[in-house]
Amino acid sequence: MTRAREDSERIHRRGRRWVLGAIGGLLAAYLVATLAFRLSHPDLRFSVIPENPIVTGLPAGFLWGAATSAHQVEGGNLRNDWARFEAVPGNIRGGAGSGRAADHWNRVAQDVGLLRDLGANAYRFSIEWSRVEPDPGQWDESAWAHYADEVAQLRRAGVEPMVTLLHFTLPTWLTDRGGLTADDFAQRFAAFAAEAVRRLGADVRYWCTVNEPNVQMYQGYVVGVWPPGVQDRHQASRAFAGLVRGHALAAHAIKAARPGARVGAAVNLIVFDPVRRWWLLDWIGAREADRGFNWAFYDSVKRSAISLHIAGFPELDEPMTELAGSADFVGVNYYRRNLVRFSPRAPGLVELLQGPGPLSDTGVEIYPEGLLRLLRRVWDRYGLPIIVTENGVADSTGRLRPTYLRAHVYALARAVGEGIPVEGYFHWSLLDNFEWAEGFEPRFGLYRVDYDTQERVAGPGAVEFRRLVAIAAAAPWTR
Ligand code: IFM
Repeated sequence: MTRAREDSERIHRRGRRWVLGAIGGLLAAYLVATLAFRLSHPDLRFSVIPENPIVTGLPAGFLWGAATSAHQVEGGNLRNDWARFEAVPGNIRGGAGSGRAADHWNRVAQDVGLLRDLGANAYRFSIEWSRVEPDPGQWDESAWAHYADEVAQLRRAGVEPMVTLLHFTLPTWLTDRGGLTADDFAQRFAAFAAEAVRRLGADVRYWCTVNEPNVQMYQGYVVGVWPPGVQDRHQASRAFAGLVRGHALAAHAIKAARPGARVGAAVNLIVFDPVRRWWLLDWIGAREADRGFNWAFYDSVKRSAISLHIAGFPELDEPMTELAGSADFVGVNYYRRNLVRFSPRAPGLVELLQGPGPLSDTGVEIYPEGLLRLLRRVWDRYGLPIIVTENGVADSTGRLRPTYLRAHVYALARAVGEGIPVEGYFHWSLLDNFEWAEGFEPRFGLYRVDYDTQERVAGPGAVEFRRLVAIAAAAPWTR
């Protein structure tokens, strides 16, 4: 063998060793990364859901409630962006706008009676901004009187009100100035909050500034299926910043007037799991979805800076001192898990699928374990008390709801048993109602509403709710 040939073979061998080493290294890194993901996101399955799910001591004064929002139940809301949106053919499934909805505006006394029948001691509802401020700076006395009366009725019934200030709908005068992206959105919102606390603050302790800012931004500005119906990531970032700023200024206005008030925002949290648990790209997709959707709002509160770091969106990192101390609790709205699959052809490179559990009428997987997983993460991340401000299922027959309720209350009680301070549970919803772009078909109510007669009928979920409250009340540790 010539010297030249020997040299060339040696180089070849070294090259092969190097390539094999590199492949081995990559494989090892892949396995370590995937294993790390798996260990840090353990899957969870309850083996049994006990008949008595209150397995451990809920704190005294635990809030057992149901939730609604003004536009979804009141009826007759004509001066907000949703009323306009509903008037455009094709925007609402089935074509019918909110109209009379569940006529809650005219049936407050009856609906407070339903809360009493449930044994609830709390009710989360929203004030329709366009009713109390139909024109900029003009307060409608009769609308304020209506809400003051509602609060008084709740108090008389022994039901703690939790008032939401922004549950998606904006007055049209504000929409015409740019809505969430208007330069003065936050100041206007804070003025509304200040007026609300001035008028209702003596009887309202719990305030929820904004509902599901992450959903409002996503639906309105990313997929564009809600008002203002745009698909523009720059505007989405601006809208997010408006919501965070609005929350901070509103929280300050409330606390300045009522230092004892408890203020928070309700965020919609989703469990994102990979479809393939040994496929690193699915894990990365799930992590990105989780980071982008779940945490941006409260991370901003925690960091005292409006922060948005989602791939493909303009980044935000804007210090705001008013965010410090702007939340006394984290409001968690929990409905679902999504499985994430990396897919080079999908927009955003990921597809969202449903998991193996039973599905609701709207095709959402019922996954109660997800509530426990998320409560752990919220507590770990923010160290603030938590209130489950919404949790419910689209179930027109009402057959899924009792087990759904029991399983989610069990998840919550387990979290409490682990030392996580969960202070309340609000079921979505008290009544069937207008489910935004999905129209009236999805039914979330503990009480079924006949939209022709407006009759309310207790479903099996209402019976189970009452049973759970009674079990909790009988447990010595909750007294
Ligand atoms: O109806 C909605 C509510 O307005 C916000 N959270 C989710 C609910 C059910 O989809």
